[in-house]
Amino acid sequence: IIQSNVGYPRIGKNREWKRLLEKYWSKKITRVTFELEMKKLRIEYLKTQKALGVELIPIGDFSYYDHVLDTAVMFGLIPKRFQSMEAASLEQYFAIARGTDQHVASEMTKWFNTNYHYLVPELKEVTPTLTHNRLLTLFNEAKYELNIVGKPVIVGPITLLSLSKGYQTEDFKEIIPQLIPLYIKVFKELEQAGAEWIQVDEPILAQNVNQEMIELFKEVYANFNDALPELNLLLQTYFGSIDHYKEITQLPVAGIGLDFVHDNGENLKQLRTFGFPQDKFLACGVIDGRSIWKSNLLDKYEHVKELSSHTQNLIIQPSCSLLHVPVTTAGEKNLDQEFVDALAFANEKLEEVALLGNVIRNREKQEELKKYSYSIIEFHKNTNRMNVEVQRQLANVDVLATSRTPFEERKRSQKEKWQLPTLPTTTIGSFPQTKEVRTNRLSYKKGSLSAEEYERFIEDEIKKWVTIQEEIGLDVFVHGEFERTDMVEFFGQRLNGMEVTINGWVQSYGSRCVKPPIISGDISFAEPMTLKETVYAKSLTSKPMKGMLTGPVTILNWSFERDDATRKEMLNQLALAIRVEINELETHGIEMIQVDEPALREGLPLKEKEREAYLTDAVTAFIIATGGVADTTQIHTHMCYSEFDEIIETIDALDADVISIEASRSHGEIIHTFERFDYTKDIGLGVYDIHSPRIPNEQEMRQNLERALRVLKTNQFWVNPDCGLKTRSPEETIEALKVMVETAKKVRSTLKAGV
Ligand code: THG
Ligand code: ZN
Repeated sequence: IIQSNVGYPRIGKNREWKRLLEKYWSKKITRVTFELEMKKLRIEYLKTQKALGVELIPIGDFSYYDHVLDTAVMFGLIPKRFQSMEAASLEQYFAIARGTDQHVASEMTKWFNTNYHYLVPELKEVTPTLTHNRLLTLFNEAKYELNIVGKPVIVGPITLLSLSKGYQTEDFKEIIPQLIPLYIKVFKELEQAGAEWIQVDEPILAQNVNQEMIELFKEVYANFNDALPELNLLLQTYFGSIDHYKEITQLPVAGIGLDFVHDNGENLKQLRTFGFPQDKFLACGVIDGRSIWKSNLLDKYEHVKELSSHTQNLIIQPSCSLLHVPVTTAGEKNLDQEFVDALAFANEKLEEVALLGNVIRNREKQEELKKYSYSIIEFHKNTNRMNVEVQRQLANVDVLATSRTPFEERKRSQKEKWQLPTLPTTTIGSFPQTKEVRTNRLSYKKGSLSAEEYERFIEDEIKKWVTIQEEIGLDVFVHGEFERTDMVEFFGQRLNGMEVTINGWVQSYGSRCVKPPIISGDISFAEPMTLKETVYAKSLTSKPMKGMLTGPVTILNWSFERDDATRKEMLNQLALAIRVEINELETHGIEMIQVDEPALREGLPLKEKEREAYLTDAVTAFIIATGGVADTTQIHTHMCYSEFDEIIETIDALDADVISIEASRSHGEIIHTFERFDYTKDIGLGVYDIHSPRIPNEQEMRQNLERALRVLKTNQFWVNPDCGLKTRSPEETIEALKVMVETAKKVRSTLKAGV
């Protein structure tokens, strides 16, 4: 038995890594300092893992930005626009990741079903070359500095190509022969340097892969084996079960890594049916690499025992890289001890691997497993986490999941009530979070600003922006969300059954991190969450004021889930709590309410057969949350993703009166969806891109607007930016919104003239 790790978090216990990057980018430290300090972190992480008992320590999982970009750059897959820069230099690397004044960055997108984002390699007009053997450098570093024979980790060729753009699956055959010799060269150099194991990550195998792809796997891995018969390649999969179990486990590699946690039990089932080749190692991902809960190691022990009856060659490890969990629970001083005792972040997960391994090898008594698991077993039994009333409501939730009055009828009532002009103008919800807003929040958190002073400041900010909205002439106002940072964290702090950590950060993309709340028990409404600010804002104007909430699907997708409740239960509990908040708002005169679901599309399961249930549950939860309002109350929603074609039926089924969609960057494609699908409810397709500081002119906005009006009716269309404005400056925001409102007015008057 070998104790192993699949990957370690980069960000550091106190986000040291993030700070270093940002200091380097803002030129506060030199490149030499940057590289030296980064090396210190890298070494520290290796030492930590060694001290925790990891025997196969991953090398090269550490990155300055993203491991997919590292791999792409190593193999010279550099977008044409950056090819004139020095190959594989830091400048070029960060230019691809972040863009320059002249050139846009590579696109980023979600890493499978995690909340981590990778940079999409671009294969158009590139010739693969080995720019530098990055893994060799890092392998030697560990070997010479720490006497560690590490396990280099690399994104496998088929996953790398599958995640790239500019190539279709059919074209793989062309680029594969160019790429494979480069992989072989990297492997060979590592072997010569003393590497015993190399982990080749092919998580693409956890998606639905066709037979053609499997044939490609056979060909590629046979190539590797022919060139390097002595080297131990570990073909690592994670995030799901593998579909072609027999063929995959027969590939000519020394080890197969399987996820035994996030596989719906499928991998174990297949192993029971088909067995496991005796000549290979099975790297069993039994410790959940994505949850933040301690394992019940008694269960894990039984699991590994069963696996060991199929093969003696076992590697014990987390189910995937620990990139997706925070570093350690050690700093969590604000939470109840019983709760903290039930948590395991990256370091604690590695302790679990070691303990399990030691017991199996009889180095420690089985008794230790029981001792260790005591706190999580007790936590599961703790009835303080349960809410009988919520469970009762959940049992009868179907009565709440019923539709509102048909839209056409609601629309008539709403038209009469709201008296909005054609093409009404509004914004998505947030206004600039200026330095002042952030400094005040920090002072409040640290105690140098009193609660009253902070509230006064927030009120002043709201007042300022209500006046600005009056001056610009918008039709529907928002309060600006100055009291919130991360919206999911905001609701997590205010709902029963959710906890917020001090230091539970995980990398989202580049240096950007999020601190997902932890769902700790039954979720319920505690007290109004958004009422005070919204009602205050409304008191300042006669214009409609939209309330701003986050929907159940997004809160769930951006939180750490419970391990003792189903997704559906958690979703519906969130929905019930939001339903109460909506009711509070409505009772207090807030009768336009936006319930955002930006994460709905991105949470789609990897496997086709799980998608329908996911979408059905999402729709049900949204309707439970929003379905209890009067006909005249207008429910809005917002989504931040442009690939809507495949979920347009779901969007329609949400039955929101108005939806705004981030669309300015891909108008063409979205319009296509509405040519095909007869969407009849109100809709705003963002008329300008808020992600760029450039202020678009009237003509561009008008073009976007008129293009949309070719497929959507005038009386269903809203005019708005494509997303929230919290990252823009006040000047940019005001200027752009003025242009937007002017454009709407002009188009309105030409429409009138045309009638
Ligand atoms: N909230 C949560 N998860 C998310 C998003 C979110 N996942 C997907 C998407 N949005 C990711 N986008 C971002 C955008 C900005 C930042 C992080 C993720 C960001 N983070 C600050 C940083 O790292 O500097 C956090 C600083 C702080 O709050 O102290 O800017 O919106 N849960
Ligand atoms: Zn958005």
